[in-house]
Amino acid sequence: MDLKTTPVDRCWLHYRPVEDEALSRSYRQWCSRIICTLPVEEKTPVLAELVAGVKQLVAVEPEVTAHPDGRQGMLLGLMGSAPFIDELVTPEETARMNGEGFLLKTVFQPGPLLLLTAHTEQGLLYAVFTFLRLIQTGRSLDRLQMVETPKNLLRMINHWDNLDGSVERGYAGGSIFFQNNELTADLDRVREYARLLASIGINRIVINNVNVHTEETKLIATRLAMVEKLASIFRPYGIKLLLSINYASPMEIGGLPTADPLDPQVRDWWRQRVEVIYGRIPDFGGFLVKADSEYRPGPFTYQRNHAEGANMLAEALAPYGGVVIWRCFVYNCQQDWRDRTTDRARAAYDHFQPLDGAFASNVILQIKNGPMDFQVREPVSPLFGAMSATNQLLELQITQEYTGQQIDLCYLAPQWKEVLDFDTYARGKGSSVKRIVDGSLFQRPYAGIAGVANVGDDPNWTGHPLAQANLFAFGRLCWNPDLTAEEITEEWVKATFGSDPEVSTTLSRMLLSSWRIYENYTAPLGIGWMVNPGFHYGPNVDGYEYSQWGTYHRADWQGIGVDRTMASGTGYTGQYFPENARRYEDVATCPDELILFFHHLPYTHQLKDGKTIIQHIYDTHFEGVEQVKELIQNWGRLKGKVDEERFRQVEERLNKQLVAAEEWRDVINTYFYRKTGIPDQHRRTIYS
Ligand code: GCW
Repeated sequence: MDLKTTPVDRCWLHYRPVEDEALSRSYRQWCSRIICTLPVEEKTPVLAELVAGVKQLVAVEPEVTAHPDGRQGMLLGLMGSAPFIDELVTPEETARMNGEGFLLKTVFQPGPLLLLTAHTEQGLLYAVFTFLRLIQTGRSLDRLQMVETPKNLLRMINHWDNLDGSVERGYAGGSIFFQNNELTADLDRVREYARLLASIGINRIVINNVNVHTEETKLIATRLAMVEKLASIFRPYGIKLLLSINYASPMEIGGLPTADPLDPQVRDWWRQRVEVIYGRIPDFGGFLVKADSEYRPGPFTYQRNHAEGANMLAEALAPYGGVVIWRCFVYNCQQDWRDRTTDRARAAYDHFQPLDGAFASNVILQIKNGPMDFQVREPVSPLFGAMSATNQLLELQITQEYTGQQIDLCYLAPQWKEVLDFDTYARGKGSSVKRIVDGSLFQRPYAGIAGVANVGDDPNWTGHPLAQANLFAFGRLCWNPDLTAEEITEEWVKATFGSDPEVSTTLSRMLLSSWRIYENYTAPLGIGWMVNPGFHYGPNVDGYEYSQWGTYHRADWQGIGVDRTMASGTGYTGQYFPENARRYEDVATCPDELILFFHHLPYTHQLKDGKTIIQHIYDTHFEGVEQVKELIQNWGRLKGKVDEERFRQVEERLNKQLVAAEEWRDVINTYFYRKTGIPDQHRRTIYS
């Protein structure tokens, strides 16, 4: 598709004119004058963003001046840039703002002014985007008093983009960065992307796939110019670039006979590479590493452990303030399904927990939210909180690999909230995942959240227009994990679709219910998988059952589920702190939505609502399909209230979702009816 002829969707930065006349008038009064202390030659987009946003939202061309004169207006500038700014800020406010934070407040002395200030330009940019969002969501500006600082230091997007332009697990077209082993022609689009990300507070981006193939291996060497160019686009938006690296680089592009992390030549080689990179990109963020995982090279080849492997890179990066982000997605992917003792869920903890304290201070372990792989429902990884002397970063998957591939509507904010709020009990009650990954629980120097990108070069970025909400919610939760899913959803809907209350209520309800709906018609009760191998869309109950990947449901004619208890199973429950270990170990206290993840149970086992497992499977699968029909009806009511193009795109996807949901329902129900011979109590159609 030629992007030059297809306008790119501006997502939540649409800045639709404020419809409410009274509100618009009041906004105009504040926005017609901007007193700005930023030097004009400054490259920062701060002022330009503010002016452009205000112009579109309230149809006013603000007059920009350098000094206040008592008239109403906005005051925009860094702390310390002018006495008339500093005077308006209390010492307490100054202290509460960190380098990325900002202050937004309304003052009436010496005149009516709306102050936007921060310690850094990056903070000021966040102030501007937040201010514009307040207008988009119809908030009054007359009594603002907001000090905001991001809760997480690293707020990071991981792209799984390859240089040939393909995107691993991408469902929205090709890469927005690369095409035919070069940068894409449309770098304006990359700038648009940087704006979108900055507006939700993202400050790090990994531009290439963690599976680093031949061409991508060269990004740290002969292809560094591409990285340099992209870094220059992201830089004004406060976003630092990182690269996924190939652990075998010293051999593949360095001509060395080994990549052993303890080999002096290898260490030197990396040191030199890093020096070259920082010579060209002084604010380079560091490396992301997938090592010894799914056939990727790593320190195991040399009988070295992951700490030795990571620390070697950390040492090279440390002088420049760079970090190594080391993924914990390490497991045996050549398992034998006959073997019931090996449990993939145990792998990350078993590999990494014993290394607590052994990692350099600029190494951060990146841990997927669950112990398996981004399923619709998984318990939280027991590794969170289990390494008090190690930096930990949470990895979420924004791209919907196992959650409908941006064909099905599946809004993940409610799932992510459950992960972030999950209490690990690492330091007693209140040791939530969000307090581990923001570094506060163990006072770690580095921490944060990473999300696998869901964007591509489709004009609407995400394939499914409503999947934009997942990217937005990800950024907002990185900024502040205490926001509720409802608050974030409302912001996104209003910023994207305007303030019509019917649109807002209907769409919020659709989004907030969609994850459960998806769960209803797919794999039941936490067991996961049951998808078509390889591409992972659509039902295939035994697709992975006799494979090497360690992803089994163990269904026979009597029961289903994996026994992961300490008493009789793989012992996985023992990786949790005692409160959770006990809860999961006992069928009576294990939450139903995860019951088959932890226990192998007969189909006649009664769940907490009194239903048997088999009846639950039938009911949820029939219900899931009916719920998709309701989604279609609800969306239909918004015809004429949202723009035609988007309306049609969503409608089309919802219709495809219905076909998929019906397929899931019938395949799952038939599979279990055939296994058990137990009929549905309500005698609905199950194909035998
Ligand atoms: O979920 C699996 C995906 C792979 C991915 C891997 C990972 C990038 O199916 O495509 O590889 O996880 O996270 O490394």
